[in-house]
Amino acid sequence: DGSKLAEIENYVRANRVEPDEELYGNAKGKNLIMVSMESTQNFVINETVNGEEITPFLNRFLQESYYFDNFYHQTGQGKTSDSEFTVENSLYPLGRGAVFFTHSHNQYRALPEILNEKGYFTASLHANNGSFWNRDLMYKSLGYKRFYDIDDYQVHPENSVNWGLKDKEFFSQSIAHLKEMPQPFYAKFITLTNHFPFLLAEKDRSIDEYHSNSKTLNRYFPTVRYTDEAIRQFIADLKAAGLYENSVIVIYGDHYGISENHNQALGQFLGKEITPFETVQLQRVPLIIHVPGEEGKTITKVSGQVDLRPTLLHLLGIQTKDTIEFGTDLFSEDNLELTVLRDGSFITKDYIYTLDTCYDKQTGDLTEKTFCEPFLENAKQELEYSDKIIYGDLLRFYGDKNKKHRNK
Ligand code: GP9
Ligand code: MN
Repeated sequence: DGSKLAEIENYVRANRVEPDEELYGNAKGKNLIMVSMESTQNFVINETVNGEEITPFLNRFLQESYYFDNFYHQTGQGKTSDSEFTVENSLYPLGRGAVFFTHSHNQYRALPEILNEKGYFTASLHANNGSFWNRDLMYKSLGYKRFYDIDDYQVHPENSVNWGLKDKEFFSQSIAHLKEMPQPFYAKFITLTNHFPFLLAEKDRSIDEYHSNSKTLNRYFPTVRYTDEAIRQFIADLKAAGLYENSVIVIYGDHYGISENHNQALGQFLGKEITPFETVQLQRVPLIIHVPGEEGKTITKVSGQVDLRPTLLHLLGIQTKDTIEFGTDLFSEDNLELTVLRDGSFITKDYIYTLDTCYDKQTGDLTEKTFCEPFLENAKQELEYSDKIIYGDLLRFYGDKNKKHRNK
């Protein structure tokens, strides 16, 4: 009920940090283009396979962008849909099931809805069936004005692989949709080719497979490269369409692609044993934020998908004081640097806690549990409060601002 919400509100308010003054509003009125990269983990960035760069485009692009190299996905069983949920609501996904399915009728205060009110056109683009992950219903609750799904694309066997339309086709067909959107817009693109089991025809491969006892890991690299090239072409098309200079471009990985079943092969690739500490480190996904007119910078601050919404809203000059959020602005000096994963593991500036064990973040060495203990309660609290909001549909009690949406 309402009183539970008051407690959560106090907690959120106590943890709020002031936005960075320099950056606040720097991208005011600009379009927001988001690219969710399927199964792309951070370990492929600035890395080679068989002597070839895996992501040559992203490696260049991040040098002219803000690049967060300590950014963790926070998804659970809802995979891509969980990442969408967390990024756009600054809430955690659920510990069991997919919130897109179980709570699509809740009252939310999601990024699309907030941007609609600021005069943005909002759309998600993904060349899959609209009902996959219950997106068609959930997107209504999140406030999307338009969902370009499979029916908005020409999809046939020749331009498809594995789960559907190949990323290069997806982006090139999407440009037409983008051009017809009123500006400013928020457009989210969800890629697909780099999806398990990472299938790709020989002619579409620019680099060779890796060699190990895991065929899955071996195939992963050519499909990651394929998506890298698709994004390169997309950025070039944005420039040609005159959309590059007035858009903030955000590129992030949705969740891991290589599961723990492939630890031996992945350990061979990385040249180290995959301990529980490394398993947590492997949950890092790339986050690249390109702001027109600003120079590149690598930020090693510990961060997670839950932080994206306040970060982007502040860049766009939209304050978040009247929203419930568990993330903090990544550009803020006072950022907390506590990132909680959905399984209860957490990462701080100096420590990683997982499977009831505390590790030194820098060395990976086991360390005394007392170092992690000060954060334990906080980490648990975050997940519990977020769960309460979802299970109790508590945002319907939140503030007068939301009331008008309840009757939509
Ligand atoms: C499906 C795509 C992939 O539409 O988002 O889903 P995943 O299996 O990664 O959750
Ligand atoms: Mn996914």
